[in-house]
Amino acid sequence: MSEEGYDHAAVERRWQEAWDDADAYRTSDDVEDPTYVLGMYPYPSGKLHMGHVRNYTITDAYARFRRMQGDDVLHPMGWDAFGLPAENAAKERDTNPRDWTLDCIDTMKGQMESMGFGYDWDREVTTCEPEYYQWNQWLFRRFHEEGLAERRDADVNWCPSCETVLADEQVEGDAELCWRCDTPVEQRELDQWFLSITDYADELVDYIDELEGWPDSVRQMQRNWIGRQHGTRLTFAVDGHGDVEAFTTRADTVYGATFFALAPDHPISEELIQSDEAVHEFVHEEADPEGDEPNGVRTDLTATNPVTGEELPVFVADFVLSDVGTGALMGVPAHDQRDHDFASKMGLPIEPVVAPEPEADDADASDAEPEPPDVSDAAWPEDGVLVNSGEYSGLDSETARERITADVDGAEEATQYRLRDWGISRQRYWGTPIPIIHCDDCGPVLVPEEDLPVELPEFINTTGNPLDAAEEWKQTTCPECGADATRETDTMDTFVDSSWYFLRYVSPGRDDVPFDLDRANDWMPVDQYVGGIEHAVMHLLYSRFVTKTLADFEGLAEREPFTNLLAQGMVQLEGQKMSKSKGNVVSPQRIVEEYGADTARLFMMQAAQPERDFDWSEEGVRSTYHFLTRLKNLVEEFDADADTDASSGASGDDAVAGYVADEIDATVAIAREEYDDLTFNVALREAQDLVGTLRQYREFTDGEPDPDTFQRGLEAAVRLLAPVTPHLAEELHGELGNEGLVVDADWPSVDVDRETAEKRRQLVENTREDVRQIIDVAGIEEPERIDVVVTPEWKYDALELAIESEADNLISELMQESHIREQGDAAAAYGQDLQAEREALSHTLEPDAEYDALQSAAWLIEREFDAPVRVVRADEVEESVANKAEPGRPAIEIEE
Ligand code: ANZ
Ligand code: ZN
Repeated sequence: MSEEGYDHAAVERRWQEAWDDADAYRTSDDVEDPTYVLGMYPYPSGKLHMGHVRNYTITDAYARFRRMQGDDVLHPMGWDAFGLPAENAAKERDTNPRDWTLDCIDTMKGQMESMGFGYDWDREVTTCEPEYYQWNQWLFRRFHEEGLAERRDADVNWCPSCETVLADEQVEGDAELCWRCDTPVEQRELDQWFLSITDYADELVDYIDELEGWPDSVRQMQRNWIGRQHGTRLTFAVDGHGDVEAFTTRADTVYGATFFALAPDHPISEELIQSDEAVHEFVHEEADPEGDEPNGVRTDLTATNPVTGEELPVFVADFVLSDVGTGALMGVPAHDQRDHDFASKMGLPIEPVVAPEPEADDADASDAEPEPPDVSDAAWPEDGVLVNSGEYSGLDSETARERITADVDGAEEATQYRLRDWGISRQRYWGTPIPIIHCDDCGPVLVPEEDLPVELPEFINTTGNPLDAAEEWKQTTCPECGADATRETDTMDTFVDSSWYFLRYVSPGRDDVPFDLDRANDWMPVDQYVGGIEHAVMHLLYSRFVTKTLADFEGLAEREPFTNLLAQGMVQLEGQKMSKSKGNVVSPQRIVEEYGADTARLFMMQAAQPERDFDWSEEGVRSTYHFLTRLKNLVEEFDADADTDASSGASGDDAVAGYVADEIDATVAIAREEYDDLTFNVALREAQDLVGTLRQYREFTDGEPDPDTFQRGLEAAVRLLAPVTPHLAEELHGELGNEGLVVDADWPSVDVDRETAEKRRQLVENTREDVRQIIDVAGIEEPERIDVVVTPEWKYDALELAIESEADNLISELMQESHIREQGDAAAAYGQDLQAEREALSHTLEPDAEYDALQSAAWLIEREFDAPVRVVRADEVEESVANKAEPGRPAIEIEE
């Protein structure tokens, strides 16, 4: 039992084996509705990093806590095993992605076991195995059958270095760099498969309001990504080209339109390219939709403003995007900054038509003409009052939009989204083959369900897509006409794999269906999902989308996959994100070797609230380790004492034992709520404070605390720590004489609620502080005796009445109570105090409960001031003294 530490390696090995032997984390298929706790499955990159460790400690601690509350728990783990890095790693190391990935999984699984994470490994899911990815193919077929998978010619982001298409979210920053290799991304046209997520755009936004268990930030990110905007489609007549529609969110600004603009690939632009040299040159040479400045070229055409009848010059401009709205817009430079930039460059007029609301405190505000904003340097983009807008002048923007949309011929309400369909084609090997066969006669044909899975061929090390080079694999016959045909060589975006893996855990062994529908309906949704904020948009959105389609087409009962979501913060070193490239990575493995998994877990969970970033500190790790060592010693010493003088009756100081008992209750009650809210740091501080209290208690009683109280305190501390330090908790659980495993044990029971417990604590704290103050202010050197006088009953009753009362005149209300009225001046004075602080009043303990709480804490005051302390009831002292006491604030009399 050295102060240095304990043999954590032996302890941890012992209990990991015991859990294994007991099959401790298996979730039986028969349980009705387990609490489903899930961490985002990792990409098997080779080693666990601290971010993983934090993520999975959070889920593990929560899963263990829920079990201790008596829940059945489902806590599975798996591998997001497809993806580009494996392919690159395989090339570098002259192996193949499969072997490399399986090796990584092996290592990481071992590390997870060494961390003591309690997973049901029977449910392990590995997405690169045909047993899993055949269901991605099945899913694709279902999408196709339902008309939700489409093949389209599309401009795609192309990384020339990775030789692959990238999704928008894989292109980073203004410089548009590949997320994997930082190479500038180019545009290419390719035939691509798209899943029609936009069909679900409305539901995906609308349901966000109901995701109350999600962080607001993530909900807002989802909304922004979908980017729904309500507006108007206005029709402009363009000479020689008929009616052209333009989408606007600001129909109220239509009088301020001074130009009309078309996207470079708008059908009219494409016609003009043939006939107009300047347009041809602009589109092919100059147009840069990603550029900082808007560019454009004037055409010979004009467009008629449908409201004013004015003829507007028509431009082809690169800031008009072909896939936003209708690919055409009315330019209102006074009220839109991009239009302002463009108009300034082209020398077009800038005419304000919306003005700020006149100040209400102007003398004759109602008649005041709104003053048009100064738009010479910048647009004024706010809503306001219309000016220079004919019959609409004087209306507020909102009303004007409604009127114009209703009045104008061809105008229509319209909704526009930022969300685009989900392009899932990747020109890469290490992913799920898209189950399509290309036939010269039949076109693209689905691979029949009975021919699934389409398995990946052996890896070929080439620069392009290895599937293109897999000649034998590629050649097949058309399922429809039997002619020679070739396989689709694109594979799926790995976000397809992760869009439904949480359903596979429910019935991982099923080879006839992707998931057991009945069980999924019982077990879903995931109750608590935990993962990194980097997945706040795409992964969550795709998972929500796929869940909704499965509800529509397969009878899944839930339309949302994740009830509660926690986005954990980062583990940093000296304020910087830990990363290989910065060379500031702390290896979890080293920490486990030096201090043990329990220390690593406890340090992380107590360092900060899970959502917050925090700094790794070796100092903090060491002190956590010493805490665990001290706890272990405390239990062992107690154990040894119990063995030597089994029934020596101890010192039997009831008051002190009572105080410790109160502290145990308070700690358990508070920690339960904090664990429930996943504020582990607060729960753990409580547990650590309790251990501190127990140590003090032992010291104060010269090593002879009341054995029952002390045993209960140690048991509580061990169980409160068990979700976070499961190995040591098992060890101590046994040493305290318990049978069975702590993972199966119950949360300690208490019969006090948190509120009462906290009031009790607060009372004791405030009283101690008051004594300190008085001794200080009065300059008392050696107090002879300290009296703590509990509030008289009538004051407590008056306070309760004051809190409940809605009467304006509180004092007269109080005086209606005879036992209060009897107090005369004292009652009037207290009534006035209550009246003055009415807003801030709060309930206190009843006088009897106050008496008990102070009685059991008296020893603390005695010890601090080295004087005897008497806790007395109000009716035991003179009235003048008693009346100084108030509920929650006892009177204090000190004798020198
Ligand atoms: C006139 C107008 C006046 C607009 C005004 C805005 C402010 P935001 O800007 O994000 O709210 N728009 C329409 N189609 C477009 C396209 N294909 N490419 C680029 N921009 C397009 O998005 C809505 C606005 O984007 C629309 O409302 C339109 O400009 C522009 F004071 O119309 B607005
Ligand atoms: Zn065919």
